[in-house]
Amino acid sequence: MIPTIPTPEELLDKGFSRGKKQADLIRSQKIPKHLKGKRIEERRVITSCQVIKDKLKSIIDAVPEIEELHPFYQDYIDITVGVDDMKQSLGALNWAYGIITQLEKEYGAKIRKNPSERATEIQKQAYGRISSVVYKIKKDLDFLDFAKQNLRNMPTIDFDATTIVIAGFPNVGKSTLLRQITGADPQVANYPFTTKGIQIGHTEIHWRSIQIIDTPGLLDRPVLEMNDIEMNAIVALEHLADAILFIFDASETCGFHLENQYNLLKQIEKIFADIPVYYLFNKMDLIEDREYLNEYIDDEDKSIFISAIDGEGVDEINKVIRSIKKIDRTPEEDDDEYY
Ligand SMILES: Nc1nc2c(ncn2[C@@H]2O[C@H](COP(=O)(O)OP(=O)(O)OP(=O)(O)O)[C@@H](O)[C@H]2O)c(=O)[nH]1
Ligand SMILES: [Mg+2]
Repeated sequence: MIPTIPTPEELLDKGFSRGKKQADLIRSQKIPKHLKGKRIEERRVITSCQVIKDKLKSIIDAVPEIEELHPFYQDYIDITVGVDDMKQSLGALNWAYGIITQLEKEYGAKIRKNPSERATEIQKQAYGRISSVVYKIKKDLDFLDFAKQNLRNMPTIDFDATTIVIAGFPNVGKSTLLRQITGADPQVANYPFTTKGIQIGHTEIHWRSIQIIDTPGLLDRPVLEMNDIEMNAIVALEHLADAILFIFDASETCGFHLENQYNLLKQIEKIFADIPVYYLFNKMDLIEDREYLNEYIDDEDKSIFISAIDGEGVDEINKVIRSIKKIDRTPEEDDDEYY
């Protein structure tokens, strides 16, 4: 999505060395003496400007218009690097492009108008101004490089597939379940917040593509207090989920009480009222008497008792997945926005 971003030094170096090469070609040509100096320096300045402009343009063109991306990607970029900063940096590159275009014209003309003896001096002025413009966008180039690194793992979403989002407290077994149902290979560990981004697994049920998304753990606190890692889970729920598999750690070995997990569930059900939720009570292999779970079971029909680690209950989950329908999220007023 973002190409390799040069430093100001690299950008100038590329422009100036190409300028020198082109100037040297003219140096070897037969040109009247009073014109030669001008021609050499004019070519040097114009080539340098063009090489720098081409590179800037290729960066600007390669980054997609953020407003045209699917809302999920817009939010993802915003959480990961910040949409405003991204726009500002691209704006700065555009600005530099414009100024260098002006300098190219201004100094090209100046070299042509003046005697050849002054050409080198004018070329030096031009290079000084080009350098200062390129150094002015240093922080923007730095930012775009940072954005490139951070967006490298941006998930590839299949917007046509039916999408199921696994959510729950940290350490309850979400990633373990993703492994069980899809064969994806997310990191699993016995500490909270192992998963920091969005993990995707794919499966097919009755020839239908199903996309299963594993999210970072959420705590039972207001959305406004959530950190960027947790927000990844919220935007996946908001934009992608056709159904939610809410995982409880029935054993509480995750380190969190069922009561807190239940509070989170209620919060999610309230925020995402249109999305069907299924309740998966995990780590049942550790439970001897499930009596005490009763107060957390709101709907017996939508509750499944599983052990993600040994695959217990996966058949029942697959049965549920088979019944899930895709939610149409196309906005009504401007349906063609996504096409
Ligand atoms: N006994 C038992 N342990 C499980 C089960 N499912 C997961 N675990 C263990 O619980 C711990 C957390 O599992 P993860 O799959 O990483 O949990 P997570 O919900 O993805 O955790 P975060 O990404 O940190 O939010 C690991 O040590 C797993 O081996 C299960 O069914 N039974
Ligand atoms: Mg995980």
